[in-house]
Amino acid sequence: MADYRKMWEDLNMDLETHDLLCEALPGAFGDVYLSQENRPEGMGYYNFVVSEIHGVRPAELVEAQKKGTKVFGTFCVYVPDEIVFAAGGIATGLCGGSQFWVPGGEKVLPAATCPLIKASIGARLDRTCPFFSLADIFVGETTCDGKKKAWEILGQHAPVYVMDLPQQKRAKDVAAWADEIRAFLAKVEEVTGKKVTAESLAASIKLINGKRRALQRLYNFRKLPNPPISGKDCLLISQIAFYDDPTRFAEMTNKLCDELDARVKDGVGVYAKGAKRILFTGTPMAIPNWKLHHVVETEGAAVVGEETCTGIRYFDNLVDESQTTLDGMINALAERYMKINCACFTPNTARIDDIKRYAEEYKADGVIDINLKFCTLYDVEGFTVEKTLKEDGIPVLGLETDYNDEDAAQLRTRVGAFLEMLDA
Ligand code: BJ8
Repeated sequence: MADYRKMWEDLNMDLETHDLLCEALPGAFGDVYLSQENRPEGMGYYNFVVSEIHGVRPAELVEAQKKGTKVFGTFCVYVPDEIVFAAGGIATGLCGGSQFWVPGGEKVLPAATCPLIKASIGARLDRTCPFFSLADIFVGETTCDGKKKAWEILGQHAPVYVMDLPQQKRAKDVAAWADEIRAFLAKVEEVTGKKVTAESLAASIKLINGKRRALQRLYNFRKLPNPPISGKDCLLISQIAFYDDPTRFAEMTNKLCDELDARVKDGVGVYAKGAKRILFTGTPMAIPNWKLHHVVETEGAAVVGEETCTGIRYFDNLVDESQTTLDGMINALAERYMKINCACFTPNTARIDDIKRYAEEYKADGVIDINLKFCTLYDVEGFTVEKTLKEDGIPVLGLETDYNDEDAAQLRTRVGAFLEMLDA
């Protein structure tokens, strides 16, 4: 990695502790990613982004801030990035996926809190992540109780804005979410000092849809009988989508997809013939949480999709681009974002319909329902998810884990047994 110490110092980061994280990441990335055979050349871009994860993009953001641009750190896929970009700001996803940050979160949160929340708070309070240190404002949402209360703690250290997400999907809830987006727009204008216009919002809707289209194109390769790219690589690309520049990300992902087109033509795949195809469903896998994909793929199976917020939920629906007024666009945003099926909604039967549809589209042999420890929402919903899939004859395995590696051997045994069962 190039030398970013001066930038980290200026961001008031804890350099000594941060060095420990920087030392650990290349080894972990090498073991999980660089050990794969026959990767597409286009993965070089994403390898580079990870190798410079705390350097190159934060440096771009700091440069933009010097010119007056505001950076909005967001925690959930319901926060409409389009509004931020339309006001000349930059949105960057912030969910923490590393065990390294969990103890920092536990200093202020109960240990029985999901690791995603603990890591996110720990990254900020321990001053060991440049993204968390540089954000001008954090945008949270009212999805789960743990997050709602965590925003109050984060708010004692940095500016926080919380979007109130309805928890049902009636017409009045979609209208309430549109109102919430209007309030967010006013806040974003206040922070950036710039007005959102119909023109700027139309442009940013196209920008973010462009990122979604690139991801849709990428994921379509995973539906093929002989996928030309691994599930691990696709997970990495999805994770990077949260914080990379959206124009560059779409360009690089489309370029990779051109290479994948050629691979398909040449019959190049990355899995052994007959590899069992697994669809994940459940809680998000924020970077650098690659644990379960690594277990499944090193057990000889293929991860062909994720019904998660770091997978298909992130890009599945586009925002209607035909609206011409600001109001019409805000309603279109509300409709698109309310189609995401997080377990915080009740009822949330559309999520189960999605899982079944994806299992068919991605030709999954089995589904793994993954729950981050202490996520009550997904844990409780898992009962109905698993029961419904079984009734439909779709094999399903429920797994609960967190960010540390202590259960890796146990997970491997359970995944191995599931794959054997699929083989039988
Ligand atoms: S839309 S899944 S990104 S809330 S895993 S923090 S729910 S206790 S992350 Fe999520 Fe938005 Fe929903 Fe997606 Fe709480 Fe559960 Fe932790 Fe979660």
